[in-house]
Amino acid sequence: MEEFRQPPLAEPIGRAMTRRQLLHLGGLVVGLASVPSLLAACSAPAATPTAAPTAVSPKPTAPPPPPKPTAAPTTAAAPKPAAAAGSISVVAKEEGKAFLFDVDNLAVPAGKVKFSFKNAGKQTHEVMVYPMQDLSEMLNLRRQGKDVEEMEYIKGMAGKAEDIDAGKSASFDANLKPGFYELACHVEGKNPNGSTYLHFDKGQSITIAAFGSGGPAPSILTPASTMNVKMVPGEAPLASSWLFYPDRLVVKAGEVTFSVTNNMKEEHDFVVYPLGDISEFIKMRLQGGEHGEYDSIKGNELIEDLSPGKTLQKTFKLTPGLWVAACFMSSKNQDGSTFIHRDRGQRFTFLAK
Ligand SMILES: [Cu+2]
Repeated sequence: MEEFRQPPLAEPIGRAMTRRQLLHLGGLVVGLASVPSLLAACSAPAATPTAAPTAVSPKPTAPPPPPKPTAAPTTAAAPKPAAAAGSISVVAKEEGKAFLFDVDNLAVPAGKVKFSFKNAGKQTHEVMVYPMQDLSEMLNLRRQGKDVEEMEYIKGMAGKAEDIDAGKSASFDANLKPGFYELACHVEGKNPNGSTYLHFDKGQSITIAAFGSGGPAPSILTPASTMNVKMVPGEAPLASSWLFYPDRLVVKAGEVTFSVTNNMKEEHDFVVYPLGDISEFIKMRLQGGEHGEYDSIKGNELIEDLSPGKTLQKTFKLTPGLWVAACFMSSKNQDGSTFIHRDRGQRFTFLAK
């Protein structure tokens, strides 16, 4: 396992951190580490304590300390180039009915990642970063207008910036283990008829990958005209999650051949559509719409009826932009309530370029 060097105590020890646990899912290691021993194992002593770029000079008149301009403190002592610290810039925006994010980077090396967030919309937005997971219970409560505390539902929160008003910016550091993460806004709003919508359902949900040992490879950013996707169950503490594991997050615009393998016990669909507002569609699905009613998702392409153990291939024509892959089949929880597979974790976004 790679070690990511950072100064001790550089990481805030928060409520979320202590709940994290290391999670293995069929070869995929989604990072949720923070049992103290794991934390210790992953926070090596500061490699270059004197080179901290944010060191504050005690003398106000002194010029800023001149660290060697080319020596980034996190890489100076690192033997592997992949250990370079990553950064992701996120801009929230609104386009028609859709609420979206512009992201400058869909995959970074696992380790410390700096997130810079700017709200270029008119609404208040937020960005939360956490391992891809089952959020169906939380999402369904919030769609009913119930005020629930996200932190009680989202496992392994890696970092967040909440309540960012229009025009404002915020930044935070997150320590990402190799795996897939969701970058989402969980703010809600009201439709004219009084019903609740979630920014999450209007498009503010983006997948990013932290590559590294046991997780996605750096080639996840290599554009190609093929994509392989495995449908896999999650493992504790994300045992209720149903996940997709794609082999890339960037494809070449044009004809792309998807090969999708269902390694789960249930039948699934694989729907691909341009990222946008699907809040009305989700409401319809939760009211018990039949399978196959995907017409209201503009521009969707579909691989249907993937039974357990099966691999199906299909070629879709994709225009440049961000796309979503998801399963929108619905099933019943044990208490009889309905959930959508997408909300259970069967979702990811990818870029066609
Ligand atoms: Cu499904």
